[in-house]
Amino acid sequence: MIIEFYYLVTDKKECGVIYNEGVGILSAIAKEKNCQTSLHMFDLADFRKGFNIKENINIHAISFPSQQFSLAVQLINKIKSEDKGNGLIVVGGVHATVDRQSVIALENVDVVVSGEGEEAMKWIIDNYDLIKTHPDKCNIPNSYIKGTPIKPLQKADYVDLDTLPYPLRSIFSKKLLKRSPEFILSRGCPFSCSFCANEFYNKTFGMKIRKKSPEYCIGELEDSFSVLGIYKDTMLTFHDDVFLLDVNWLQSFSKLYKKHFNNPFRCNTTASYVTDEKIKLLKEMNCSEVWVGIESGNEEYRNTVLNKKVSNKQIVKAFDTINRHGLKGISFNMLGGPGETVEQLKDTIKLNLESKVYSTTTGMFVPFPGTTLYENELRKDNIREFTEDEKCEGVSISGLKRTNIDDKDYFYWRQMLLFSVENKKILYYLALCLKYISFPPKFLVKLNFIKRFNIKRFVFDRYDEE
Ligand code: B12
Ligand code: SF4
Repeated sequence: MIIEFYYLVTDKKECGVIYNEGVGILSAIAKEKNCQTSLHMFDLADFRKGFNIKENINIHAISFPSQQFSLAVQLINKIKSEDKGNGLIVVGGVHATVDRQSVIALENVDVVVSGEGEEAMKWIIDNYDLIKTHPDKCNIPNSYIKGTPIKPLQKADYVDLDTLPYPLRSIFSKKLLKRSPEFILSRGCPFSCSFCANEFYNKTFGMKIRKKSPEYCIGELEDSFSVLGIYKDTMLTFHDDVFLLDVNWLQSFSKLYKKHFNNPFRCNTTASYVTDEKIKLLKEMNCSEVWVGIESGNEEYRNTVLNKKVSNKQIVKAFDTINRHGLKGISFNMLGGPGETVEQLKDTIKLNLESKVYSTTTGMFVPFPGTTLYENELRKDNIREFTEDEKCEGVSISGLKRTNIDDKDYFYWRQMLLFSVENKKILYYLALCLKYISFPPKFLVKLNFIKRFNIKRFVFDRYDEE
């Protein structure tokens, strides 16, 4: 059987997506079942250039985040019209989970899998003919098969991560993944922030944190080192939502990691899970960066609107602990959320400074289906439709139609946050001046070198309105 995986991203060069754990694991499962698999990572540029659908594919396995929904619809329709062999079109992944109705509604989709896909994938491979001939006799939990009644999603038996094959890293770009290897050693998050897909997952399938055992993790790391040829000093990324959840796991993992590896790495955590003991363990493992979600520096906004139950005190303490052990503490911030005021935004800069973060990364708020904030803003008809090009630019404006802060000012605030944290005072004051003075003559906007760089967005974008 031949399975073609498709993963859709905004812009392959810019978005940083090299690896996707879900696709990696499902490909490994398919390989165990003697299927032939390959992966097509698609972005907007591929669609604009044009591409062909491979022939003789049995299963077209498609995965994408919500922002890529419209590209996915085009892909699905193209497959349907060009695939003479009539392979099954199976859609899974985060969007097919948090907004499954939108995928079920697509005429050309044969199967929609919501939630974890390992068991479903095995079932689909084993019952390929039955799905095609007698869909009414098929029953896969949390999946929809065209022509059968839609059943509500239910709490699922979570898969035991140690029983899974190692993700098939060889189907991704080996060159890129070797330079920046990525891993996810656990699933689940105990928080339910109102902007995050975990809120939907916890509510729908039940909250359960699962970690791969330390032995499994070491095996997976060794496997990827040999498949990709990763160097001993290459920085690794652990994408787990909260890497520091469990001190016992960390102790055992750290013991084994130190025996086998010395690669520096970065990992994520929430501030409330940072302790002296855990950061000490990270330090001994040669960890170099710990990324912590601040989101908003205004405690009340963070706790109520964003439902991120972490206090300012915990955040300052977490960064202090990270700094004391000589690691780099990097903050995640989110601007442009519902009702955010300039004062609250200034609190974000203040808290980053007070926390003495090493650096920051700042994203604009984009409401994703299935979350409380999405539902709230949808009711208020306050969700902005981005163009495909805006999505590729990484979205520098809020995902809301109406905000208290002007769209263009957000760009300055993001720069000011970065410059102030990194102590680039001159750039900070320059950004501040440019925010209020519009001195550059309009004809300059038309010069090519200005169009090409950030200068355009930074200084001249105000002219776009005219
Ligand atoms: C790691 C990660 C990243 C990495 C890697 C991205 C990647 N594509 O893998 C990086 C840092 C690059 C990244 C970037 C972004 N991310 Co991200 N990321 C995650 C994170 C933390 C883990 C994803 C993961 O690997 N999970 C584990 C695997 C096993 O689960 P899975 O992928 O869902 O796959 C399972 C099932 O979905 C299913 N399945 C998946 N595909 C298929 C296909 C078929 C055919 C079938 C049958 C089943 C199936 O089976 C799999 C195994 O069980 C999630 C949060 C989370 N905890 O899930 C956010 C998350 C996916 N990211 C999110 C977002 C918004 C982004 C960005 C847009 C952020 C930004 N503004 O730039 C970008 C762009 C991403 C892109 N275009 O793909 C959102 C997506 C929300 C949504 N509704 O779409 C999430 C859910 C976080 C959130 N805020 O809620 N991300
Ligand atoms: S702590 Fe992070 S991963 Fe967990 S629900 Fe909140 S934003 Fe999502």
